[in-house]
Amino acid sequence: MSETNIDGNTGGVSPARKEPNHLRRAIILWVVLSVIGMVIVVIISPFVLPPGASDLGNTDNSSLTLLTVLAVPVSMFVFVFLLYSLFVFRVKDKPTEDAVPLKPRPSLQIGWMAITGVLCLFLVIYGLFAFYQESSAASTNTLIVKVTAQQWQWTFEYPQSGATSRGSQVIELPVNRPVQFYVTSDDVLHGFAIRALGVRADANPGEVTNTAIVTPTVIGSYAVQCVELCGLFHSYMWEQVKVVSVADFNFWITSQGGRP
Ligand SMILES: [Cu+2]
Repeated sequence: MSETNIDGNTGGVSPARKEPNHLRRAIILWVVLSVIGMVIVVIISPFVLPPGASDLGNTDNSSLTLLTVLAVPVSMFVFVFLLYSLFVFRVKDKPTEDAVPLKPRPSLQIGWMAITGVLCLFLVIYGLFAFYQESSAASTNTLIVKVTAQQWQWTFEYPQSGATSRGSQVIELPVNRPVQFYVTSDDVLHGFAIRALGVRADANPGEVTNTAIVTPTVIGSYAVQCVELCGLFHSYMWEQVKVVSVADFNFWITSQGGRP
């Protein structure tokens, strides 16, 4: 077999049989496998990701799906060209000559940098939009919940109604009303997270600046977890949040010593 570079152009003596266009073959393989991979990601992601039960939870899931879909052609590009070269250009005997040196291809370099630049720019703009959405100001109807972490339990205060829930294992939130959490800690670093609602905020001792605004949209029970290793019983530091109807929430608030 004569030396062949990635363009399928042959170098040296003329070949006995016509070399296939390797670049074209590899690109077709890459496109086909990328499309198959992207379709598989879109189909299985609803079964793999936890159900989103709020505006933020749904944004988390769609962002994860979109970024994974975008990552498929990038990773396929590496694997297809690597494996294609490994198998098609494999030489059984030890070569006696040097390979044909690669010629500089400015268009290839500029094209590659342009594609990478566009992808990065897209990620920055997408991230800024998502960040703005997650940190945008709450409405006048917002329910304030003060979250205080300590080794090893959570305290939830509802200052608008005067209710406090300390170590109760279950707290409630009304459906379809924005909730703003003010997260702090009494002792060490903790992490406040409700995955189904897309809520995650560090609990720093002496700081109350960490907030998360979310609108729960689906009635149900979800786990509140500490996601920062905070000591011996860190793994026991979890509770339940119940998203309930407004009437149920008002009833619960009253039972916790507050006024609806
Ligand atoms: Cu903790």
